[in-house]
Amino acid sequence: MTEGKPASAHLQAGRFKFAVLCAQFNSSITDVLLAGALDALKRSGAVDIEVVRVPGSWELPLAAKTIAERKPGALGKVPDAIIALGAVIRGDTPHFDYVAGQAASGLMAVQLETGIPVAFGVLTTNTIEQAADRAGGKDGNKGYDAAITAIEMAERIHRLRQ
Ligand code: INI
Repeated sequence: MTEGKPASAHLQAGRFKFAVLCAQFNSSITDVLLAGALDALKRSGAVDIEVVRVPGSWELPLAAKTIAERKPGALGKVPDAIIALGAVIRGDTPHFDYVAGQAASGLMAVQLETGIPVAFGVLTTNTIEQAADRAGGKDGNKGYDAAITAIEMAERIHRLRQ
């Protein structure tokens, strides 16, 4: 799915709450992912959208878990789906593998432990050019795609719980 295209007609996101978590590291990329995700949500009718920024992709799982485990009476709401956005770009050290791997496994753990779907919109690329291709460039906008997945999973999980 490309940024700018309308979301699928069947997606009716208006009845669901969403949290979009966005890592600030590599913000020239993640800001575009965030814009794509918000575009997809709004085109699909979502109105209840919380945006949370965290320093880097490493911080995404804890933020997602904290939001997913909010208790009744908390100021913030428990969302029906979370969209996690980040850009991990390979450097000359093994840092990439730690950050990318732990972000992925941490976010998977959050959705399995809490039952709240977490869409994985974290780019893991060798170069900034490859990341830019996937953040509004020739390969679309993975933030947009992650948001569409989150809407689909919010609907699907809601139905499966009944
Ligand atoms: N965070 C990212 O989101 N992308 C990266 O490419 C990255 N690199 O390469 O270092 C990165 N590091 C920061 C990390 O996410 C944490 O914020 C930091 O380690 C402090 O906990």
